[in-house]
Amino acid sequence: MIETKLHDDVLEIVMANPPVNALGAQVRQGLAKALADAQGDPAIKAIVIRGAGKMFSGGADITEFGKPPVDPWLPQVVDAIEASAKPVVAAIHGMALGGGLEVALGAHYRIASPKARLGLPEVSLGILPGAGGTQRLPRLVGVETALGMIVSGTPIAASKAAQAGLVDKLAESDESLAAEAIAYARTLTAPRRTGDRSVSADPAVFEQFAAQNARKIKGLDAPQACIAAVKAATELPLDQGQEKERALFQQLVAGEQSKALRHVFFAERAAAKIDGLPKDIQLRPITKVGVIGAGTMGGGISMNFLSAHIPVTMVEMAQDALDRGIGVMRKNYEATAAKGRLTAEQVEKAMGLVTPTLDFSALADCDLIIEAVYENMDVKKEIFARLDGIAKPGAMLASNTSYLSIDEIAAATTRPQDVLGLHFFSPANVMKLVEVVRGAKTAPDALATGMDIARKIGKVPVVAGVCYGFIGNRMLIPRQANANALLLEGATPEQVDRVHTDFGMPMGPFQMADLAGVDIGWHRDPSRIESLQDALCAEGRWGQKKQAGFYDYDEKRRPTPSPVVATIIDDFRARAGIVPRDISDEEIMVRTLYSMVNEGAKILEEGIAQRASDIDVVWNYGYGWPRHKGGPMFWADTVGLDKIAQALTRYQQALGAEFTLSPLLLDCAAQGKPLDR
Ligand code: 3H9
Repeated sequence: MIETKLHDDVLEIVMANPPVNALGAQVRQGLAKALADAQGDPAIKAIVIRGAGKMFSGGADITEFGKPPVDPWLPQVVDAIEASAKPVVAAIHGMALGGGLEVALGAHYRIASPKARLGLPEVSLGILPGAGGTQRLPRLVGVETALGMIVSGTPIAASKAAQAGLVDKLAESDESLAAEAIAYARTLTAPRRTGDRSVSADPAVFEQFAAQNARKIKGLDAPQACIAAVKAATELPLDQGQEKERALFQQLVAGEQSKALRHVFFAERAAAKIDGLPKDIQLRPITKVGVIGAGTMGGGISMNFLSAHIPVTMVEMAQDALDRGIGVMRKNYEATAAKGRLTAEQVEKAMGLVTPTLDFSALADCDLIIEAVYENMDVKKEIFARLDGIAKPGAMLASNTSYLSIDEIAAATTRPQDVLGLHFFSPANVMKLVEVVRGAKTAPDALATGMDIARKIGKVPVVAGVCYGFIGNRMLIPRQANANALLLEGATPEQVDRVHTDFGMPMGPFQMADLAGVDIGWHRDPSRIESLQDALCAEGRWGQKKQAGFYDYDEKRRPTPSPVVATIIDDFRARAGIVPRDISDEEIMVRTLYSMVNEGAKILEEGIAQRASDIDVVWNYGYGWPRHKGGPMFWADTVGLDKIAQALTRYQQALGAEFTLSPLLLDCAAQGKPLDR
């Protein structure tokens, strides 16, 4: 875990704990021992600390949180580094994150390779830098920069770190870093301790910072604690500031938010793994992609590949639809460039990689072809049958369907082993989630390649099995059905949505319906009114695009409750003979959110999702589930599965004749086990 090497009078201490040099107990023990030994060795004049492999260090070992502490703690190790009587240089390459950067902050000098990135991302795990980071960073770079780095958690580049005073020297390259660090250490005659410095700031700075970031940090414990800890650095000597930091850290790490955020961290990484597949499976090469359909989805999907420098052949039925699609893509890229996030050259480079065509046979040389036309099984089958005759052997054939059976689509070809679902979420160039749908006959290497290519274009892929709506949309079905029923029984769209936004969702079911379009799936016959949606559509209330849906919208798309909708609901109730009653927020919670958890449990017991945490990842990335509440399945465990099962039983009648409790949910509730297969 720790290797030491003497270079004449300079001791090199190398942290070697692949893959990220996490600072687990053995690394801490090894570091502490190497440092202590060096103090007593008169031959050693200076010390260099660096990381083996691809980075300096990814920080404290997150898997140790919540377990009994093992000595020495990281803060003690960092203090020991700072206390060294011999100058200590941190030599940083790759990443220095969290506890990793805190180790470097304990060192007296820092040299970094140009590609290195330095940051304190603890806030995204619901904690704060607990090994002196909140006390030493402001002492080095000032309060403003430190607050920015610690509260956002975003790492900065080595050059920026050098400008800020966090890094003393930039090395030529990763390769020369170690030698340059040793030479640098040799020139140093005395320690230079960050803890000896002081930092001051007007107390108003902290309030201003909190006010400026109010929207981002609302309801979150960690950012508030980070601000309080940095403030302590301006008021207290190092040791007392660290005491305050430690107390805040302990409080956060034991809290529900941090548990949820740590769950999300590991859930994302677990989702990348496909159960039962050999790790060394040979992936299919994907160097050229075909996309069928230049609509909103087809365009967004194509942009992901173009941005990743993968050429796309885009096929449409009619020239005007093709031109429109290409135009929208260009407009989207130019909007990003206008915000300074792309250069004009990058826009041209991306657009230069797309080949628009009306000729289906142009897909013949594509390694992956994604169909993104409207949801109609007959149309999709026809397309896949045609593709079967055109695509080269081994090409992957994917459908972007949101609901339909991949098995039925695959059966339209003679090569079902090459067919899978790649379900992107709208807007597809922005949303991170992709459900990679494994059909009954999808070949393992096709599935693995689907996961891999999704990651390469910057997405978070999750494996799903075939069922109506896969993971995410299937769970929306009971939520929306109950939300609709609640309106008829007496709730308002505002009340139902507020329960969801108070919970932390970016929007509620009716705001979401307005955004997606109330007219999705509408039969288009204004005289046939069988549901509230039919009644709204008949009045032209198709959602945000018409500035009227469940809400009224102004020209900036800001919603207000609609008296027209209230009347439509009243009329509908009167015709159906429903007498409205008061609906409690609790009932809304049970019938929308708990019923979703129940559906999630069914998805799990049917094997549609590989693991409960995959469902959480789908909801985090596809629907904006608040990360500090983990995801629906994690949240259900924190609420208590018995409580959820009891509440659903209590409302069984209202939930409708088709509602059934998941046997897995009942079983886990009875046994007091978390939800998992
Ligand atoms: C901290 O430092 C607290 C201190 O302030 C105070 C303490 C008192 N621990 O992401 P990858 C695993 S809090 C344990 O795929 P990449 C990860 O689970 C920490 N394990 O690699 C995965 O395992 P598996 C602050 C960790 O190259 C494997 O390593 N630091 C840790 O795409 C590969 O990970 C952070 O928040 C860890 N710290 O990205 C940084 N880090 O193979 C968290 C990773 O079994 N880490 N693993 O699935 C990251 O952001 C990324 O891992 C990193 C590398 C950018 C470093």
